[in-house]
Amino acid sequence: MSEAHAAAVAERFTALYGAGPEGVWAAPGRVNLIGEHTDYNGGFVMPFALPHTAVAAVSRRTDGVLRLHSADIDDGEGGVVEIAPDALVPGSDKNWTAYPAGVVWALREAGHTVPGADVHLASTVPTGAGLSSSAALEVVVALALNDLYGLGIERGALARLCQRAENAYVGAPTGIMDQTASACCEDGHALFLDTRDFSQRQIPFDLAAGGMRLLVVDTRVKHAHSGGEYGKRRAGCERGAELLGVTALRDVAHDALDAALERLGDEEEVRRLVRHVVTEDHRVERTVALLEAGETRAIGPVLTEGHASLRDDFRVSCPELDLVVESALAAGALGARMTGGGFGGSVVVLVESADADEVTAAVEKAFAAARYTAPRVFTAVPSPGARRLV
Ligand code: GAF
Repeated sequence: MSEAHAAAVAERFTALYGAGPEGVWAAPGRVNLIGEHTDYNGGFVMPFALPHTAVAAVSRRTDGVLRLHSADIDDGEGGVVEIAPDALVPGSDKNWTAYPAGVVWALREAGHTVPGADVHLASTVPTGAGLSSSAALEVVVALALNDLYGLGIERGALARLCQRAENAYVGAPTGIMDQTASACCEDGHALFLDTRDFSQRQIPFDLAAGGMRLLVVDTRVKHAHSGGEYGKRRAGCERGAELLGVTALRDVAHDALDAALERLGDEEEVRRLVRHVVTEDHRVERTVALLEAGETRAIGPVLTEGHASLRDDFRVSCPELDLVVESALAAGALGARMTGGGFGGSVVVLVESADADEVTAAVEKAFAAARYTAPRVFTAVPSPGARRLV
């Protein structure tokens, strides 16, 4: 995020609202290295922040009104959306404005005084790519309001308020990973997060120094979590926990998995969901142990195992995601898996730096042969979490 970009966002704010903003903030999108669909099961995740950010120029208002504008939405009018205090009703807004509006609603619901705000947003996080563009929007607005109104909310709690905005206001039943990643990640690190007690550990993650790279391949297949499939998986996991008599699937130990699956009898779908979640939590722990032992290359097969589990057991992959994984591995990648909620979005591919171009070319060639839209490929560099720029 360059200073020039922050200045441009502030300038646009001034043109829209007639006076300069009180500040400019940024919050990143994320990729998840490993730990998928574990965050609403009390389990482990391991995301890191991307250099792509949502940037917000913000000023306070005293009349309760929220005025919102996005540089990225072409609404044909380029207009500012004005939301009166009594119009903040959960489920009432089906547009992008539901994310920032939901944050104001969640802050007020939690008892914080947020009299109003003028907001201009500009984001470089690709939308619908499984890279948490919506969490970045929520977190950047929450951080700005937290700072401007002196609310004193710490980062983890701020992330949980953003999750509440997404669950209760927007209506997407997502977990806590994305907002925590955006709010809490640190430059050069992946975040090992326990989603049960919210404890965190920053794990140094410098692939370049070891001669490797993590490619992100955006399949350009758009996904959405307010649709039914994500919610169905979540409900299935909750049913599994109930049948097994545990609070959450996190409580099923990896070495007790076979016995648990047996107890589920002929509940075939639930058995698959349970197997994914329990083995995925174990894969996160294995990944952390390997990284801490300096055995970074050895995480490749763990990532690939994770993809197979998401494809075959959790069933959230799609042909385009599978093709990226298969073609990247065939071209010599160390490991690959879909990242994020699935049903489209992106894949992370661990490669030797020297092989990055060849692997990228192989994926592009496979997509062209399948007549899929050309994917977008970039190297993911662990970047800072949300912060004030100006
Ligand atoms: C989406 C959700 F927002 C996260 O909470 C998480 O469940 C993820 O899908 C799957 O791991 O990104």
